[in-house]
Amino acid sequence: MVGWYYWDMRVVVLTGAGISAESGLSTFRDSDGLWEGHDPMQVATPEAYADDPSLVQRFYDDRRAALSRVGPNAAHHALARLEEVLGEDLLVVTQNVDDLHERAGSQQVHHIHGRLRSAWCTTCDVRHDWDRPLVDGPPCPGCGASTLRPDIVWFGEIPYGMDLVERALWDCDLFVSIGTSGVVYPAAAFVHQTRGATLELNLAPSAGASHFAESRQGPATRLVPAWVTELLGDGSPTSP
Ligand code: BV8
Repeated sequence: MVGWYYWDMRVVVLTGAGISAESGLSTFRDSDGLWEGHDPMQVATPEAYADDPSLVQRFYDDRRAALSRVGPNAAHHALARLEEVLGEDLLVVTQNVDDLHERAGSQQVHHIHGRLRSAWCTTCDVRHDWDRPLVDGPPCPGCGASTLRPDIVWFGEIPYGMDLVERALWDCDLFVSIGTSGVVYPAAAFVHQTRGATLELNLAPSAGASHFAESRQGPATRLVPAWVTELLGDGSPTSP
C-alpha cells in the first residue's frame, strides 16, 4: 500500500460479524456461530416470520438484549479514529446489525442489513429506535398497531441503500473488507463493483479472498489498528 497519501483518498470499508467477534458477539458461520443453533431459513426470512413470529422475535430480542453486555473493540475504535482524519472520505458499510461502530464514535456508518436497536411498524411503515423486546407485540409509538417487526433485512429482502453503496464503491480509491466470509450477496460482490484498490482483513481467507489485491489474515483487533496506522503513516497508536 506504499505511495498512498490518505489526505486525498476516498475509502469504503465493508464490515461483517468478524469485526464484532472479539467483543463477544457470535458470528454466523464460525464454529459456535449463530447458524449453529438456528437454521437461518427458520429465523431470518419473511416466510419464517409469517410462520412463527414469536420464534423470530425471541431470536432478535435475545441478540438485542446481548448488546448491552458488550462494547466496541480496538478494531471499531481504529475505524472511528480513521473517520476523525478522513471525515466524509470514509464510509463504513456494515452487514452487522449491532451498534458497536457508532458506540466507538463512527458516524459515517451505513447498515445494509438493518439494526437490532430499531423496530419497523408494518402498518404505518415507520421505523423507531427500540431497545426492548418485541415478542409481546408492544404497540407502535406512532400508530398504536401491534405490528412492530425487527428492522432487519432478511434473506430474500432487498438490502438498504444499495444505490448509495454502489456509488461509493464506484467512486472510492480503496475498498477494504473486514471480518466477513464473503458468501452472502450482494455484499459478497462488492469487490467486483469498485475501481479502487482492494484489501481484505480477515481471520481466515474469505470465499472471495482471491478477488482482492491483498488479503491479510489475523484477528481484527490486531489487523485493523495496524492498517489504520500504516495508512495514516503517523505511527501514532490507533487504539484509545
Ligand atoms: C437479496 C441480517 C435481492 C440478519 C443477513 C446470488 C447468488 C446466490 C445467492 C443469492 C444471490 N443473490 C441473492 C442471494 C440470496 C441471499 C444469499 O446471498 N444467500 C447466500 C446464503 C447464498 N441474499 C439475500 O437474500 C439478500 N437479498 O439478494 O435481495 C437484491 C440483491 C441486490 C440488490 C437488490 C436486491 C439479503 C441478504 C441479507 C440477509 N441478512 N443478516 C441477521 O443479522 O440475523 S446476512 C448475515 O450473513 C450477515 O448480515 C452477513 O451479511 C452475512 C454473512 O455473515 P458475515 O458477517 O460474513 O459472518 P460469517 O459468520 O459468515 O463470517 C464471519 C467472518 O469473520 C469469517 O470469514 C471469519 O473468518 C471472520 N472472523 C471471525 N472472527 C474474526 C474474523 N475476522 C477478523 N477477526 C476476528 N476476530
